[in-house]
Amino acid sequence: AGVKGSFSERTFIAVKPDGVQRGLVAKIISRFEERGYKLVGLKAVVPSKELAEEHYADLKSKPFFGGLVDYMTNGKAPVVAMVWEGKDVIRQGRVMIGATNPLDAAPGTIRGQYTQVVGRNIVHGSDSFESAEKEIGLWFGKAGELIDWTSANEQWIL
Ligand code: FUP
Repeated sequence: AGVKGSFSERTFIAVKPDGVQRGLVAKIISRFEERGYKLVGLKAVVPSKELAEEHYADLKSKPFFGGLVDYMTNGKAPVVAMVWEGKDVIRQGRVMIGATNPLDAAPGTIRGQYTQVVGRNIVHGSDSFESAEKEIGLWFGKAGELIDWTSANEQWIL
């Protein structure tokens, strides 16, 4: 306690439709599992336009907004929506994912290993505590969709 990153927290991570099409779901899940983070929510969903627009509300004025919403919602593949829990997982998730523009993403990050263009960067991760709260509520709003459980690994990892 009192040390930066020492608090358990939750973040929203999603494999976007291009990541699902490319068969990268398991690899992305593995990175979070192997790091010792805990999966507390998971579902495949084709989001409504309203959901995608709310999720990306901060980008509404951007020229790519319409294309981004279409890419997320057109149903050519689902989004695999997840909530992961653990120490500093919001910030660590962003580091593991890598820079928004794959050409700036470090090798070994998810985007740095698998992607080339910003509009097809296969994965999303909340960028702050506030956005994590908002996004978890949006994608997992129904009661019972998130599961509290104790991982037997915790005694070795934490
Ligand atoms: P990130 O949080 O890393 O996903 O980045 P942003 O919230 O800034 O962007 C969200 C998504 O918008 C990106 F994943 C892809 C898309 N985008 C573009 O298509 N073009 C851009 O120039 C920036 C973002």
